[in-house]
Amino acid sequence: PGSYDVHAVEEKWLPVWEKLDPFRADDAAVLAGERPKRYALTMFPYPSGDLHMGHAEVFALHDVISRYWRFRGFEVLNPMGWDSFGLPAENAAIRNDEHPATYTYANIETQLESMKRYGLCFDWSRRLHTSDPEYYKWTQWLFLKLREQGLAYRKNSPVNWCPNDQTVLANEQVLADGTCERCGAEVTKKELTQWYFKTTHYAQELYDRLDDLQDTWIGKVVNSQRNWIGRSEGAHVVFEVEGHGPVTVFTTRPDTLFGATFFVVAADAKLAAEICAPEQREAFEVYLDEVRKASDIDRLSTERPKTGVFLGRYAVNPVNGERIPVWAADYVLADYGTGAIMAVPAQDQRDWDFAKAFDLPIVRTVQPPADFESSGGEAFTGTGPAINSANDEVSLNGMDVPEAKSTIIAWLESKGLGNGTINFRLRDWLLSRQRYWGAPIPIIHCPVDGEVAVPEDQLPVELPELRGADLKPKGTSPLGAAAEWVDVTCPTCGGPAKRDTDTMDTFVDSSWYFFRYLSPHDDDRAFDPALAEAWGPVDFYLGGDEHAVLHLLYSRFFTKALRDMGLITWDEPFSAYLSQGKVVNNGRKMSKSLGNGVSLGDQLSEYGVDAVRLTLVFASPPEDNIDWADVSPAGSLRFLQRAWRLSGDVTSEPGTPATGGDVALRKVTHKTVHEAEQLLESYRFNVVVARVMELVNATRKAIDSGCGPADPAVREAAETVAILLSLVAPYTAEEMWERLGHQPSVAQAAWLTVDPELLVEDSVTAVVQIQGKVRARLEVAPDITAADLEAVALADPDVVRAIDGRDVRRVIVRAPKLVNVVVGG
Ligand code: ANZ
Repeated sequence: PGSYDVHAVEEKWLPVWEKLDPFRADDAAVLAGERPKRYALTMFPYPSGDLHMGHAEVFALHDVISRYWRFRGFEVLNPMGWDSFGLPAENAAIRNDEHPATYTYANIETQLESMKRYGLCFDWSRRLHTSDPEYYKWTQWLFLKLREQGLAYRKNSPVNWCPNDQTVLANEQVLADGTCERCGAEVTKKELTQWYFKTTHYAQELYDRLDDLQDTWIGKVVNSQRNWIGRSEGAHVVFEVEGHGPVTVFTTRPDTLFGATFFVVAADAKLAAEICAPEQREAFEVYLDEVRKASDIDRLSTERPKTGVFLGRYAVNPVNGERIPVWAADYVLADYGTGAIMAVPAQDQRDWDFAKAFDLPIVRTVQPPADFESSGGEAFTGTGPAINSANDEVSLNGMDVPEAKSTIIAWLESKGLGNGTINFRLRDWLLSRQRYWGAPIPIIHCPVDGEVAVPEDQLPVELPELRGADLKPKGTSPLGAAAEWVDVTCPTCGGPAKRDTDTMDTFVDSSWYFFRYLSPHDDDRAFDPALAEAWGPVDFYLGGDEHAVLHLLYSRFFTKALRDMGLITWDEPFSAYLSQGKVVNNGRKMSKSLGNGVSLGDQLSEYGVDAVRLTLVFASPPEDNIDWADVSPAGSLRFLQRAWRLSGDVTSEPGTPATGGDVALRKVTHKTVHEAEQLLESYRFNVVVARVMELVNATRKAIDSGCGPADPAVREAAETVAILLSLVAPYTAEEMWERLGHQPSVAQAAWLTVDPELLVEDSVTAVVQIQGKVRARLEVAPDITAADLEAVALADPDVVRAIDGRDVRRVIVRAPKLVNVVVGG
């Protein structure tokens, strides 16, 4: 009788669940307001290979909250699908010499089987794949809608280019020394015309609304979003460049304007070429060639020796009329701020280094502390009173930094020479990819009409099959090879035209998938606005740290754009966000090279689904890493067997009321549920497991040496164990539920209503101190009043003896735990 066969129960319950389908979300109930809703979302996987330990962890955690909400009477939407376009699938397909579609869809089936076996409560009727024409038709539609709103546009811009691999590289693929991650060739910049989404349109709102997410999003993610958007307060200041005209700079330190002794333009900005005087042209061109080879990381480094070239022109400092030389350099970036800076060497280290390298003047405008100069002479980036900062109309001298800033901004504004402004680091989102496995960009290029949107009734623009074609990256899209697909007639003039051959970044697909889950098979629209109103926004989102910046930001951008199109009324997609820790082994990330990988499949066949799930949930708080070397799936399995044995020992009939049962055990049961509710709301799932373990122990004790197996409190406790355990170990719980005489599924059982009277503790220990020394411990009612506690304490014989007739000067009472008596004499 001692144990059950973990694999047999998996075989037994899977078909039953499939038939009962208890987790299908009911749109009608939510639309009619019959039940409150909860939308639980977890990141959908890339279909590269089978599920691994990381998936096992995140899905196990996510299942806890989804199942819990259902028990608490919410209509829960908990969908799953596949992020099936994109590089992971494409690269794997190239490696295995297969078409990406073959590879992708085979993996999806494998992963689906694994997810089902893993006992997850997804609503499979909403399954979607972003690489299905049924899905990407709407990705393309959204692209066109964004373009109509002016939020998608094409521009020419420099991209990282590997001349050897003939391909564009992402910033992350360029090594710190400016070489290609794959082949070691020196990476250069190349001008390409590419598609962008105008994420910067929402920079301010994306930044500001983070304040509202502060309490419900895991803190580190809010911070990374803030840093990525990168808000800087400062000013735009206009400098007249002689022989050229006015040029605006962005500065965060307008208070240092009197110390601007030279002017620098990003060498690779158009502006530099425009400003350059004829006699410096040749030197400039030579320098520009060098600059194109450097990565942005290098360019901004303070370590790197400064390089640059004089452009043969002077700018006029608007506060003091000084003529300052204009240089081109690579430490100023073309696409940040205005691509031009006023250089203040005394207060900025990079400007200082540049001034030293080219022997340019340095004027301090912030007074450093007395001992500063002696420490070697460098930029003083600290704060202090302004010095050397006055003209006939305005003086900043003596002011601290904030006051000096606001004073000079006011003066600049009054003169029309500048204004206070906010600058964001956020760049527009480059979404063009010269790769095959993605959603084609639904644009036609016509020699007469230019860029023409593919008419809505011709969507989707289906990806040509290109079987047998070479899909390796070549710098231009492989779609260009599909001549029959590329050559079309212009929808506007009917003349010959060509399709855009780029595909969309896979992040576009995943920026709106949580909308498509609402009506995944709707042929008439991307999603049903009424359902978006009813189900949205997502109440809980769980996913990996690696998506904490871009994916979340892009989803937020799409949501705001959809709001502005009038398709939804809410504007933040994810009300709560949590990122789970990683599963590591022996303190290290699991990897092939370290040989420390743990196979999920092996663990499942050795210990069964429930033990693996329980181990992952019990190991740590969700956001912490789990070291597989420190956990014991065998121990988890032993616990599950122990819990399961309870269900066989209960002898009372199902439906026996628990009232009148053993009060001590009932108190443990009700307290466990009460605590579990609070713990679940705050995602302390590991502690919930610990509480269930305690309840199992208490129940076992009651059966063996307490009230005995026939007591109705034992049934109540065992049923509660089954229900709580079903959040983590659904097979064991289902098995228990059946043995307790119930029909499946335990997922449909009623959550225990906590009886507040059973939460009241019988007594607590109050400590009585006299002159700070403990003199007595009293058992008192937990709700005893201060006056009663004082009376009881002063009447206690030990206390009376210790006071020994002295005067009671003061009695401090902290009911129900402490009485402090101060005596005199
Ligand atoms: C003068 C100054 C004096 C500056 C000083 C700083 C300190 P954040 O905070 O990151 O926004 N800057 C502006 N545009 C730039 C560009 N395209 N490439 C490189 N640097 C650029 O940085 C804004 C500051 O970085 C600006 O303020 C500017 O230098 C520089 F004591 O102006 B500052």
